[in-house]
Amino acid sequence: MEEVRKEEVEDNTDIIMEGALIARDRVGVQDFVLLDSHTSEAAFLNNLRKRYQENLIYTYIGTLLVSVNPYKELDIYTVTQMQLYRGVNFFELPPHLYAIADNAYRVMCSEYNNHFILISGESGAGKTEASKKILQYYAVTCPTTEQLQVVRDRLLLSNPVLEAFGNAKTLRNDNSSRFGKYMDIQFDFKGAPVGGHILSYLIEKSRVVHQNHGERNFHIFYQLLEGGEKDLLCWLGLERNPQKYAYLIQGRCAKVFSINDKNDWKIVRKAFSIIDFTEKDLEHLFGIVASVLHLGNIQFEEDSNGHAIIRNGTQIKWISKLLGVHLSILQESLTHRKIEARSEEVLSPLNVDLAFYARDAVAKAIYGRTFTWLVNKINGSLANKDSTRKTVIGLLDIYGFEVLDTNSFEQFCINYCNEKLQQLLIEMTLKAEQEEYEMEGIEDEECLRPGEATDLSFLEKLEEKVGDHAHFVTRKLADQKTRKSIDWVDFRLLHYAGEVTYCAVGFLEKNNDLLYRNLKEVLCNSKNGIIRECFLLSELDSRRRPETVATQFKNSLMSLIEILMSKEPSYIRCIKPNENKEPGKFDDCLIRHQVKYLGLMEHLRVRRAGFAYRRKYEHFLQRYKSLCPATWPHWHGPAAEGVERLIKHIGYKPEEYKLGRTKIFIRFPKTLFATEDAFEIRKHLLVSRLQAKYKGR
Ligand code: AD9
Ligand code: MG
Repeated sequence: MEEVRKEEVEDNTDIIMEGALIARDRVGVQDFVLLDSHTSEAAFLNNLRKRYQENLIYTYIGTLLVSVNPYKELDIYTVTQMQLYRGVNFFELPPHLYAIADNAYRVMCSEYNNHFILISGESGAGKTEASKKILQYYAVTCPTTEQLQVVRDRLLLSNPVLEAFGNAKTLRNDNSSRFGKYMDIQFDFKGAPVGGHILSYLIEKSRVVHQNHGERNFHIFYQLLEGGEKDLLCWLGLERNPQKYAYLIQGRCAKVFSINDKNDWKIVRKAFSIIDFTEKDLEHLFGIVASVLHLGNIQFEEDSNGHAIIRNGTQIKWISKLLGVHLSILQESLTHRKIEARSEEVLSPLNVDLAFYARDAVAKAIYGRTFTWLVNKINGSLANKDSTRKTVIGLLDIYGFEVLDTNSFEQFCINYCNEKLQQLLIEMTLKAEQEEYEMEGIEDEECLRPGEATDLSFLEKLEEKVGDHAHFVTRKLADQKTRKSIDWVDFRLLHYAGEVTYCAVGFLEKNNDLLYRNLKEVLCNSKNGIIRECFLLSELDSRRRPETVATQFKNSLMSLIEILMSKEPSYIRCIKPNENKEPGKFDDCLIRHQVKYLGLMEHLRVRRAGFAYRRKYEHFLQRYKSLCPATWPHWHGPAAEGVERLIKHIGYKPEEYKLGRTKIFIRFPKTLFATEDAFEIRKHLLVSRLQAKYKGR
């Protein structure tokens, strides 16, 4: 009997072994570090492709997660899946966002320090979806109390509100973030989420008044028209049909197949009530949204003196009502400009072009500032007022790198921001690597060879080149000399993600973001509570020149980087698989380009140059203790010693590993791979043996 069982077990071993190898061949490896030691870009892509075709969209490079947008719903985000990843060691389950989220959370709880998760990738690569899924993960898996459920709901529901006002359909993404977002989730000492804070970065205001072909304005406009209750629309003076509004139809695609505006409106309405918006707030808020639409429909014509006059008084009446501003003063401010001449103020009439400019400037200003108000309001409702110490996990989800047919100031800012974050990532990954070796007492000359940095240093050089943007606005291309018109100033930047040609027309104007003083005055005196909060009288008194948009943006990015530098990082690199938002389509060329510019090969090489793997002694021992009689089933001595016994038993060679203070460092992936295989086989053997034992009973 005993004999037969042993044979059965051995047969199983072969099958298991073969199965494991076939599976690996089919689905690739779950960590690029486990590929052959001289991984080529082709092998890298091959692994990514194999996995993508099996719906395995996540792969690690050590602790960094690479994600490829599946463009279809996968059943890997269920509550069951979330529970599975909870408290489980990083490499013990298939790669997942949840593993990254859980790891950050566990380290935060045990070491009581702050973390951030940087999610990067180009437009449409899946950053926003990833950040939402991580937030959901925390909402479901972290401990909570009845009291704290409100915070949890508010954290979750801040998303639909901000997306309604800050996202739009673009050619690259039907739900493209048009602002940068950094969200801190605050946890108390028990690890329960108790509050949050959002920082937003430069919303793309120009979209309010202009959209490229195939693109839309911000979602909220269409949601309001499609879903808004009849009474509400009537009160706002709006018609349901978006075709009636000049600001909504420039991209000629008010209706989008993948977007259900009516349904989204319901979600947003519900979110508002949970995030503590009063009816008055909403009245003012929708009043502003409607005013923007009315502004867009204002037309000007020329009077006999060549001055602009408003053609039809209907819209301006609605605006006057909704913003609570004096009709005649509003009318005057849209057609005149106040000029200060030696302590005297003179009203100078505008021509038609300037009147349109002023109109658009008001629409952009009120929308942009209302967005900031919205973020502040949400922050108020997420704020945790008790003063006990908290730790945070920050989620950074910004607008992705984008290259359009014509790239303007907005693309410049977006791409600059991506460039900065890329640089930060490189600095932090290299630095982190070095520091860890030092801390662990492994100052091995091979850990980080200077030569390795050269692969990455070109990125730093690019960053130097981008530098202060003012330098680039005046920079002209060599072939520009051949151009006739001086209006047409193109300049080209070699970004980390590729070369982008920017058209500088409108750059200065957008950068100065000028709103005529008399329009500001009108808004400062508005009876609409939000507008009044957004346009303070003190702004009028200030003699200081306001900072330019680019300067403000640059400064806010610098402080963001400071915030990030003070925290422990985790990285998620999102890849867009094709240009058509199509499920299952793996466009080799497009993906190769992203692998290149995201620096994934360099990242892998850096990992390889040092030690591919490092693991705390306790974790290593816990996982592999069954491979050595001295440590199985229990080891009572210090974990480091147990690991030493264990690796001696399984035959690690001295050049394959190093022992640090708290961790074992394994140089070659194949070493760990072999150990992992041995572990799998051993596990199955144990399971088969157990099964046989029970069958025999
Ligand atoms: V942008 O820089 O804001 O323009 P993101 O944020 O990188 O961009 P987003 O997360 O919005 O892209 O993803 C784009 C679309 O891809 C989503 O609307 C989904 O339809 C699709 N997507 C992304 N990730 C997933 C996923 N994990 N599962 C299913 C996904 N679909
Ligand atoms: Mg996004």
